[in-house]
Amino acid sequence: MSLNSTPSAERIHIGFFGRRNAGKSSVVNAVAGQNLAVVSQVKGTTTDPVQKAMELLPMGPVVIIDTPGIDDAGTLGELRVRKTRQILNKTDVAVLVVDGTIGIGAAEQELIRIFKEKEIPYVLAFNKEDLREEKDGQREDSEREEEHIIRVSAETGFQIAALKEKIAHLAVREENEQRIVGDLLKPSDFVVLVVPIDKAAPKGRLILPQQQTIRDILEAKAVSVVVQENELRGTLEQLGKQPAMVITDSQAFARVSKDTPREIPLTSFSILFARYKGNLDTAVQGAAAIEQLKDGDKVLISEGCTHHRQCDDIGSVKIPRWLTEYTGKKLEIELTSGIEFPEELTKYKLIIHCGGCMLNEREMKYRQKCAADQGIPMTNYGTAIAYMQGILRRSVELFPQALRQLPEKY
Ligand SMILES: Nc1nc2c(ncn2[C@@H]2O[C@H](COP(=O)(O)OP(=O)(O)OP(=O)(O)O)[C@@H](O)[C@H]2O)c(=O)[nH]1
Ligand SMILES: [Mg+2]
Repeated sequence: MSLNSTPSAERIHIGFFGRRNAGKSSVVNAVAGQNLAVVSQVKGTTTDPVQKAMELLPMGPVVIIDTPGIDDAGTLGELRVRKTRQILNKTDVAVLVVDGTIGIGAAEQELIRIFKEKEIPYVLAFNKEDLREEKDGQREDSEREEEHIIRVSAETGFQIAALKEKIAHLAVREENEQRIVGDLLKPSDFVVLVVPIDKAAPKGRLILPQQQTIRDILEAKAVSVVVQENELRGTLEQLGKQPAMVITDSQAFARVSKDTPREIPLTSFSILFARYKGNLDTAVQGAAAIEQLKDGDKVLISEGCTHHRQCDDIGSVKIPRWLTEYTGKKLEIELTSGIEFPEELTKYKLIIHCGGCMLNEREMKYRQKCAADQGIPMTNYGTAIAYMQGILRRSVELFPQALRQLPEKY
């Protein structure tokens, strides 16, 4: 990802679904105006989802996702169908590509059912209109143009612009009114950010939540002072004025808490982001469930990315170790990463998820809903770490509603 581009998680995700050979990849290429996906007359050409971030007018920053056909039979087919279902969990707008010369069948009906169930806005693109016109000009009554339907041809480009307009129309979503931190600040306030530069930190840049927080502080016309943890104490002494708050990387919590005088509010990037994404209260409640863990309990640790060394290390090594130390129990810990997230969660007593900076809002909401529906407490890395280090109360003091989720004795 380049420094200038919109983070993938904040882009509108447009998924193209349908039967094999309907022309999904062809429509994707026509909409994108470039050859993203392989097209051929062989059924089942697309075997894995193909995903690309791009600027696409009139939408703006989007992620386009081509998927394998869903009418597959057999084991390989099942695997493809599963991948397609996973894509559905992060799709903001769905385009169902129908072979217009064939029409709607069971596969399409099943997809429409899923779109409705998942409340994904969708449009049906009846493709191969060029062939239909050749065959007959008559339209059957049941296939009249409806709100959800548009006739296109990937081959000739017919109505592709109109399809894009329709997608853009469906993609309009409520602006997230929630700020990361700006609503807690006044102009000229100082905020001290603690960003450790250890071997897990990416080379030459800050990670996304740090960049976004700094941006939000700028928008509030406040001042960010960014330091590593060793510089915190000295900086606070020299600042000449009390900062409005200290925001730290979760991993440096313990040290930062010691070095930050009690009267200065202290919180972490992960807590701010849990609030930003609307799930701080649940995360605090979930963290408190650590207290209830018993020998033999299963805990699911799940992260949204597969390539982020910083996350890897926290999820696979540090949190399991801290959990064992804190609870003194023999726990069974399972780790999933990337797009993998088990649908069946009832065997777990607790789910600890990463901050989800690589997952879009829809995907995160889907996972939270899975957990909530099955009654499984779910928290995130930063909140769990703060809890186990005994400073969660202090970290959420700025947020009274979240504070109330903590047990009295904690
Ligand atoms: N005449 C005509 N042919 C099309 C059109 N769109 C796609 N095709 C042809 O239909 C065949 C299948 O197209 P693909 O885009 O590979 O279809 P797909 O849905 O991605 O297929 P799978 O990846 O196998 O599921 C190819 O031979 C395309 O050239 C169209 O609008 N008109
Ligand atoms: Mg394809």
